[in-house]
Amino acid sequence: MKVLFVNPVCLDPRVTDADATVVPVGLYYLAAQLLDAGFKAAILNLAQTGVKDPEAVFAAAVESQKPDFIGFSVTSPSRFSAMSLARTARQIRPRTVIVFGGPAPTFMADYFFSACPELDFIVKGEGEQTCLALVQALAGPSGKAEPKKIPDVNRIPGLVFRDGNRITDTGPARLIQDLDRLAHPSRYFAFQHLALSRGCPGACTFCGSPLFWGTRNVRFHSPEWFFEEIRTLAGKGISHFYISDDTFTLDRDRVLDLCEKLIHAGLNITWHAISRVDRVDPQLLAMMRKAGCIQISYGVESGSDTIKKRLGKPVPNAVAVQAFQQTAAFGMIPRAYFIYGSPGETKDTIRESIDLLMQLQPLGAVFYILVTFPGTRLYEQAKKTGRVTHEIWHKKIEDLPWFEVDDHLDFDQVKQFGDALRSAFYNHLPEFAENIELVADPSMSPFHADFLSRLGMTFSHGGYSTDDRIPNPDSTAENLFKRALSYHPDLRAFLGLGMLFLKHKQMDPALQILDRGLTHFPGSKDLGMCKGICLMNQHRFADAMTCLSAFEKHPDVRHYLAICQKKMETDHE
Ligand code: B12
Ligand code: SF4
Repeated sequence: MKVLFVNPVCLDPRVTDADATVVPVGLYYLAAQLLDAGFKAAILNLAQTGVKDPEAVFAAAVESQKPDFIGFSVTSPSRFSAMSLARTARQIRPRTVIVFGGPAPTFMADYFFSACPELDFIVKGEGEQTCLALVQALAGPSGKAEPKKIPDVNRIPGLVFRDGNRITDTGPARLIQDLDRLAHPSRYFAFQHLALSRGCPGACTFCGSPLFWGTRNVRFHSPEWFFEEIRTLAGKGISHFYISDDTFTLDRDRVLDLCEKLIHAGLNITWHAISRVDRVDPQLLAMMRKAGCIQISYGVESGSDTIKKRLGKPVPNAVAVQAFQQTAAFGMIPRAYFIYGSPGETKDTIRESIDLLMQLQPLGAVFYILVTFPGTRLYEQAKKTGRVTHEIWHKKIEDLPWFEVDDHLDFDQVKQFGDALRSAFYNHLPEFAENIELVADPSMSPFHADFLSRLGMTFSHGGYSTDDRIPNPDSTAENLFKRALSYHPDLRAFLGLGMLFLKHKQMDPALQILDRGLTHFPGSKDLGMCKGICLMNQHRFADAMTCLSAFEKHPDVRHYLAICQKKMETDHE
C-alpha cells in the first residue's frame, strides 16, 4: 500500500510570503505514523519554491510512484489546487483513493463533495488515527491495496464520504490524549516547524483553532518527546526552528523543563515562538532566551477595547505593553500581530491601535486585514445572519475579507487603515530599536550582544535595510552593533560594523574594528575576508594577500586572492 501526501499551492502568488511554501507539520506526523506501521509513505511539496509547474510535477510523481492513496492537506487558499490535482490523479490512476484533510475540508465537507467529483474521503480534524485506520482498511489483511472495497469504513470515526448519492459522516474521532504516542516525524524527515501542543483555551472569533482542536482540552507532548524531536532534527543540520503552538507558554512548567533540557544539551540552535501577552513572565523569558529563543510573536490584534472584545480577546493593553517590554529586555524580538478591518473599525479605533503600537515598541510587526474562514465563530455568525453562504467558495477567492460582508466597511477605507498602521510602525522602528532597555544581569551579556547584533544586521543587511519607510537604517545598525560590543565581544557585531564602514568607504575605521574582531576571533573567515577587501580598496594588495591567504581554502576567498595576484602582476609590469 503506497501513500502519497501532497501540499498543494495557494491560489494567489505571494511576493514575499515564504510562509505558503512550507509543508504543514501534520503531514509529517501522518507520514511518519504510516511508515512506523510498515506502509510506504512519501510527501510531495508542490508549494515549495522552484516548482514552476505543480501539475506536471504532480503528474510525474503519480506516474512514477503509483500511489494507491493520495492525501492532500487543504486550506481554503489551496483548495482549487487540491481539486485540480485530484482530477489529474484520477485520470492517471483511476483506482487511486483520494483523500482531503486539514482545516478547509474539515469545515466544508459539503462544498468539497459538490465541487470535486474525484474526492473519495475527507478526514475531519486531527488526522492520525482516522488516516491510519483508513489506510489499514483499504489495504485489507493482505496489506495490498484494494481501493473502493472498504468493508469497515462506517466504523472509522472522523470520516466523511460519498455513499451513493448521500454524504455520510461517521462522527468525530476521539482526540489523541497522549501526544507522545505519535510517531516521531524527525525519524524520517527534516523540517523546521514544530508544535509542543494541540489546541488553545482562547475563544478568539477570527481564529480556526478553537473549533478545530477544541478549547477545553489542550494536549501536549512531554518535554522529553519534544526535546528528542529537536535533538534529532539538529543532528540532521537544522539549526533554526519555528515553534508554531497557538500559545507555546501555556504550560509554564513544561516549557521551563524543555528549556532546561535545551540549555543543558548545548545544541547551538535558535528558535521563534508564538505566545500570548498574558502568558509570559521574567523567569520564563530568561530561560527561553538562554535556550535559544530569539523572537516571540504575540497576537495583539487591536488597541481598541471594543474591537478586542468583538474579536474575543479582551486582554488589557497594559498587559501587552509589559510583555513586549520584558521580551525585549531579555533580548528577544517582540513581534506583534495586528488585525484591522474588524467589525466596528473606524479611524478612531485605528488611532487606538497606533497609540498601542507606540507603547509596545515592537521590533517586528505583521498587519493583517481581518479575513474570515469557515470554522471560525466570526464566519458562523455571518452565516447565521445570512451575510455569507458556503457558495462563495466556488468563486476563485483565497479567503473572505471581513469588510466584504460588513456594510460599514469598504476596501478603500480598510486599505487606508492598513497604510496608517504600517507607516506608524516602519517610521518609528529605528526609535523602537534605540529605546530597547535590557536587563542588567551579567550572565545575560553574551545574549544581549547576540540580540543587538542580530537586530543590527536586519537594519544593515536584512529586511529592514531596503525598506524606504525606515529612516536611516544604517545609522540604527551602527548604534546597535556598538551597543552589542559594549556587552560582549560579538563576532556578528564586529563584522556588521566592518561591513558598514566598508559600505560607506570608511576604510580606516573598518580596518580598526575588523582587527579588534580578529583578536577575539582569529579564525573567522568572514572577518578576514572583509579586512582583505578593505585592504584591496586601499590598493594594499600585498597586505590583502597576506590577510586572505590564512583563509585560502574557502572558494570565495580564493576569488579575491586571484584578483590581488593579478593586480600585483599588472602593477609590477
Ligand atoms: C503554524 C501555522 C502555519 C505555519 C505552518 C507551519 C507548519 N509547517 O505546519 C505557516 C506560518 C507556514 C502557515 C502558513 C499559512 N497558514 Co497557517 N496555521 C498555522 C497554525 C497556527 C498551526 C498549524 C499546526 O501546526 N497545526 C498542528 C498540526 C499537527 O496540524 P495540521 O498541520 O493541521 O495537520 C493535522 C490535521 O489538520 C489533519 N490533516 C491535515 N492535512 C491532512 C491531510 C490528510 C490527507 C489527512 C488525512 C489529514 C490531514 O491531520 C493532521 C494531524 O493531526 C494553524 C492554526 C491551528 N492552530 O491549527 C494556522 C492555519 C492552519 N493557517 C491558516 C492559513 C490561512 C495559512 C496561510 C494561507 C496564511 C497566508 N495568508 O499565507 C498560509 C499558507 C498555508 C497553506 N499551505 O495553504 C488557517 C487555515 C484556515 C483555512 N480554513 O484554510 C489556520 C487554521 C489559521 C486560521 N486563520 O485560523 N500556517
Ligand atoms: S488567536 Fe491565539 S489565543 Fe485566540 S483562539 Fe486562536 S490560537 Fe487561541
